[in-house]
Amino acid sequence: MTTKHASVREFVVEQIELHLGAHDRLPTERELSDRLGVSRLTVRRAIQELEGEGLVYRIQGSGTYVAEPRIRKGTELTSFSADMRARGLTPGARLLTAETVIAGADQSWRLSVSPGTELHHISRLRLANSQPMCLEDVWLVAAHTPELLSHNLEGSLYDLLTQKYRIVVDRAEQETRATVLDTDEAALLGVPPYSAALQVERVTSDVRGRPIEYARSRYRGDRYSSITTLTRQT
Ligand code: 16G
Repeated sequence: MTTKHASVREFVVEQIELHLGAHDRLPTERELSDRLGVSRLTVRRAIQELEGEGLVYRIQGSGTYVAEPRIRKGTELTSFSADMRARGLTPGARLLTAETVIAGADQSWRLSVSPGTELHHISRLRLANSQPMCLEDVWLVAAHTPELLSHNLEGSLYDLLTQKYRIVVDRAEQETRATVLDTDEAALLGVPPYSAALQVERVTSDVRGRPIEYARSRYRGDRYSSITTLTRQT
């Protein structure tokens, strides 16, 4: 990376952090090159890089705009509601399905119950400031959470588990992979069909070590990233 390239990048990132909001327009390539005394090619390369990192997006013939900040998910065991609140956003949920089902082979294996065990299946569109963020399917062992489906399921599930069932989530095994949204999922999330998404599958256990939920969340690929802290073994 050349110093000129770095200076453009630094300037634009500073503008985004200090002066611009989501969807505000960046100065044009010409304005940036005049102001910073670098070639337009250097400006273009720096902007392309920021676009690749998801900080900005371009609209052909219109300009470059500040992207919505990504929600970075780390390694703490948190709920969707807590994640959103930590970012100053109001969490929400639209209930799509609430039903009691019989565990199939995969779900029973994940939840360490016998096939045929009753599970509650809750499917929700999760919202942040009323905007769709993720599609979430959760299966819980019905015997641990009797009458769960009669409660309001459009608030925090983890709060409900603690308040009504004294279940405190403690640890989770989680697997993240890239996926593509089908047309129905994309429509619910308000993105074009077959958009990329981040799929996180989680089996969460409570403080007693019982697997409580198997959850599958599909996050909009343009709004999420996953961060992991790695430490060297000594
Ligand atoms: C998160 C969890 C999900 C949990 C939900 C509860 C991931 C990948 N998934 O979305 O397993 O059911 O939070 O959130 O983090 P709530 O308490 O806001 O309903």
